[in-house]
Amino acid sequence: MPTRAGFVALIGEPNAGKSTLLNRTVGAKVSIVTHKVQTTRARIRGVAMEGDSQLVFVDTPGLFRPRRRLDRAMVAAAWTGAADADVVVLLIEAHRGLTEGVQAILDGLQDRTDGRKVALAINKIDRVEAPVLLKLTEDMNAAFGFERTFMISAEKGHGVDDLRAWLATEVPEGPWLYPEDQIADLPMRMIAAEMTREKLTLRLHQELPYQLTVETESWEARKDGSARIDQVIYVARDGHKGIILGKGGETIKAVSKAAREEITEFVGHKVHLFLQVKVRPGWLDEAERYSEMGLDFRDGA
Ligand SMILES: Nc1nc2c(ncn2[C@@H]2O[C@H](COP(=O)(O)OP(=O)(O)OP(=O)(O)O)[C@@H](O)[C@H]2O)c(=O)[nH]1
Ligand SMILES: [Mg+2]
Repeated sequence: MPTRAGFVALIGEPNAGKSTLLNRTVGAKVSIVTHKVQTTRARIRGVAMEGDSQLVFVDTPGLFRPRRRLDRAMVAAAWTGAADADVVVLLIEAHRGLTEGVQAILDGLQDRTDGRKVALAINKIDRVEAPVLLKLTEDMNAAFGFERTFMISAEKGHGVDDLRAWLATEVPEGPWLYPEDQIADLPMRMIAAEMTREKLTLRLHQELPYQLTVETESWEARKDGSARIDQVIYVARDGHKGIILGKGGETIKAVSKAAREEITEFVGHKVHLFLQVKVRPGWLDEAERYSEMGLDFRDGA
């Protein structure tokens, strides 16, 4: 059997479950997940083996109507992910159906996937009854020429094997792109920064998660096999710093502990994590912050 390998872009509205699906297919938490919209900010690659095929899944930021520079760069990154892929999988939420946002993505897909195969994955099927799914499948396929439709629950795992098996036959013949045991293509320092951002997003309310970014400044291996990791949390306003620190430093302590535990599990050795909050009013318009996130600054212009 010849080997196969290719890129599979996961696209959809914010919160559709793209990152959950990536983690499920790869079998490890590579991309952060929260119940809030616009969690993922850049393209994140996870690698999965399916028989003789290597599937490189590309998790993308959600597609929505952008307002800020950062939003525009995120949406551009998502469309680039779709344009560069061998196969595109559009995820939608079963209980929300064919929303305005989904319709806008379908309109965009017509122009941007020329000839490329696009599959539909109706996610979160655990939240609806069967008749709803049949109707939605009909409506979606009337609206766009999908190659296949899959009904899945990324969280519970239903239908994910079928999707993987199909993708394995769709990616082109060719040598594998990554070593067989590699699961992610993202620098460790970035994965670690994302883990901290996830913990912040889970604990902070309203707009604050959208007004901060996390960067790993240094990563120092120690003789005893542990690592010292220093990260900076950039916020735009003075007031935000206080909220992140919390009363008596409570919030930052909790974030630091949760992030440290997750990073430790991922790297498999002891980690000392040091977080610092810096106020930087203009960070949302700084080129360097975008490159640290893996985004193209010009895309946001
Ligand atoms: N009930 C249910 N919830 C799910 C399922 N898949 C994902 N979720 C939840 O949906 C929420 C969003 O999941 P994410 O994977 O972060 O969604 P996303 O599409 O990556 O979102 P963005 O990065 O913001 O674009 C999380 O709370 C998940 O736990 C599913 O199959 N069933
Ligand atoms: Mg995501």
